[in-house]
Amino acid sequence: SCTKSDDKGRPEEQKNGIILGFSQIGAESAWRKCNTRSIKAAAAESGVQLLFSNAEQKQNNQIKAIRSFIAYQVDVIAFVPIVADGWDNVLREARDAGIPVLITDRKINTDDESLYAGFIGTDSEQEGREAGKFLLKKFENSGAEPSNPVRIIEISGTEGSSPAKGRAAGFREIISEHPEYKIIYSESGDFLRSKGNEIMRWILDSKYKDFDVVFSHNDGMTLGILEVMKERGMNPGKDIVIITVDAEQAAIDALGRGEVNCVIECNPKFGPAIMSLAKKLAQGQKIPRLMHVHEEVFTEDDDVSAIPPRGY
Ligand code: GZL
Repeated sequence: SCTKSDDKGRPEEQKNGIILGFSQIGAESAWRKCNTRSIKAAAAESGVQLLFSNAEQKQNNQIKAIRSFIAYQVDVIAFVPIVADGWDNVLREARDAGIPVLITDRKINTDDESLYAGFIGTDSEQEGREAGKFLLKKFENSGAEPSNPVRIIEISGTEGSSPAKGRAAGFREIISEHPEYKIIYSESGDFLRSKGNEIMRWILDSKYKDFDVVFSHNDGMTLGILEVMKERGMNPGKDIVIITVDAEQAAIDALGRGEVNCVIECNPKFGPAIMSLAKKLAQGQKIPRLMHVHEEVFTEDDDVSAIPPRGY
């Protein structure tokens, strides 16, 4: 026999806990996998029934997942927008269905503030600024001139994603006042280790092969970059300054080995915060429009042994 149902036509036993529909972008990096673990563990611990969808890096799959959450009449929808544009229509459908939306980790571009209740995640522009600030300090007495600049390679994240745009913008905000720093080549590695490796392999055989710094938008790509540099007998962290973002354990270990010089934390562990915000939204409460999670910067001057295990 079918169970009694509540006013939304859902089985009785689901009446108390809220139902959260979550669209995750995929499993492209150790950071992403940790973010997913944090969300699933927090849902279990807080009695939130989680409908979890993995979009396998495709925005269309996210849009389909959000539509299925609307059809299921979840209490709240949360998602990581893989890219910043193209969300207005589906978020309008969620709003018109009376389902509040929480945006997490990455940001969207929209003119319509009514399309989501709030954002919680990382401050990509600040991460980029931290990379620039480290670089200025590292080379302050190097004697670099505009005619003999510090030559920078940038390996950026997923095209059109807010972390790639934010890290690039924050980095340029800091170095643009210093013409003795020059980005000689920039290409997107899509946050993938394999693409970071492939791009660096190409660069080392190209006219850009002489450079002083690599600014890589995530540790996954950095690991691919280190691999090919070491294959070529190079000394990353010594001959070439390496700056990377995420602070996964493998990057902290590389910092300890002197193979990278600066690791900027991007914190994936905000599952608990997502759950408490979802509960507030389900009760019709307001939440802050913008919440940035706490992030550190680790450099070659730190005592790496004092850095607690990263868990990703
Ligand atoms: C940043 C996050 C990025 C990470 C990458 O907030 O969206 O996506 O830096 C991940 O490792 O793939």
